[in-house]
Amino acid sequence: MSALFSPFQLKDVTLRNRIAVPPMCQYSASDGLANDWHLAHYTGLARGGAGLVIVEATAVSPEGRITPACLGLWNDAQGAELARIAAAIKAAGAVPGIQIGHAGRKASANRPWEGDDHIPAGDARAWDTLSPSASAFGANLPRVPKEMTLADIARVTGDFATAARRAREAGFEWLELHFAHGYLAQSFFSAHANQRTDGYGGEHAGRARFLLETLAAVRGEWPENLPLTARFGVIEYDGRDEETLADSIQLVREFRAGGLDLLNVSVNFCTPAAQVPWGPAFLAPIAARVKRETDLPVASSWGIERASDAERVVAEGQMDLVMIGRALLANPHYPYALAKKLGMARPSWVLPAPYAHWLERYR
Ligand code: FMN
Repeated sequence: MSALFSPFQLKDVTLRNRIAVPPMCQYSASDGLANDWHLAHYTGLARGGAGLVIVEATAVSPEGRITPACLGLWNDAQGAELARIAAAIKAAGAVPGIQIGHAGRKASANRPWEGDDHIPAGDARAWDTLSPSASAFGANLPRVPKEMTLADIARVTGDFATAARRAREAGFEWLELHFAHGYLAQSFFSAHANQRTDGYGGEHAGRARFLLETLAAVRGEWPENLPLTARFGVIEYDGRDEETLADSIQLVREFRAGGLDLLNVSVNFCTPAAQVPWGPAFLAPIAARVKRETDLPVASSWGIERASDAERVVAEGQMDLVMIGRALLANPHYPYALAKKLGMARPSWVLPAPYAHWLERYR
């Protein structure tokens, strides 16, 4: 029996296997609204056999979008389009999830294939960005953000809670808070971005405060019986790795006490100077450590593509779910390839019957 293809239960939700599609921005929306591209894309991924499909980073407010073409969930019209996607994912047998977030100082950028840099200030498409402190990311993202006032912080925390309510109303059953990748929440926790001297900066408790308050606000809106998760960078690869990891693991314990059900372990990406050791499954030992030291279920991604790696990280208990991104962009039916490679009985049946039957019958 394959560990990767065993079911996974969290709260009242059961995934048919341990393969999850991580959030992957499509940069294809207008005014934050999903369209036929998103519907076809997510339906295809869900038909491919993954247990969980998480819709891409969806902004809780207009200025929280990475690019003008990112999804949003700050109005009901956006919720209505996303409801079609949640229903389509569910109809294909996967659990519909969504990631909500705020891009902070990395917002107001061009699409990756159109420069991946900040839109120039004078351009009509640009907007003012927000961050804990008035310090830029640098490199391709040099725009200096506005230091958030206490009123800004309270407003954005409330925006997360409202977006969570809309996500539930749209039919999503798995919520992921985007606390990673150098966006707003990760910036609050990182000394690379947060130089505040008030109650939202400084020592651990101050840097953790925005994230814990946001989690609490969302917990109040998101049903207790459904998984509430977060993606959070626990390591920066900036030479302070042990310190950052220990500080992050402490915060993950606090997330757990605050009602978080699973952590999607990732990288901070708060400084362009980071030296990330890219390689197959390089983050798996870090995810395993977070799981061991917090007792929280974990998921992770980054270069987990080979069937042997995907099976091993689950079988060895390094992570509960395996997030597979780019391999699924290349081939949305990749779970079928994994099932064949792992010697599953009747592997084609990870796909829907109109595909599975014929693949099995005429082998
Ligand atoms: N990570 C997020 O947390 N939110 C996103 O919206 C997001 N968008 C992405 C868009 C693309 C096109 C890609 C390739 C990655 C994106 N990521 C995002 C990171 C992926 O979720 C994933 O962690 C990454 O691709 C590594 O996994 P892989 O090696 O299996 O591709």
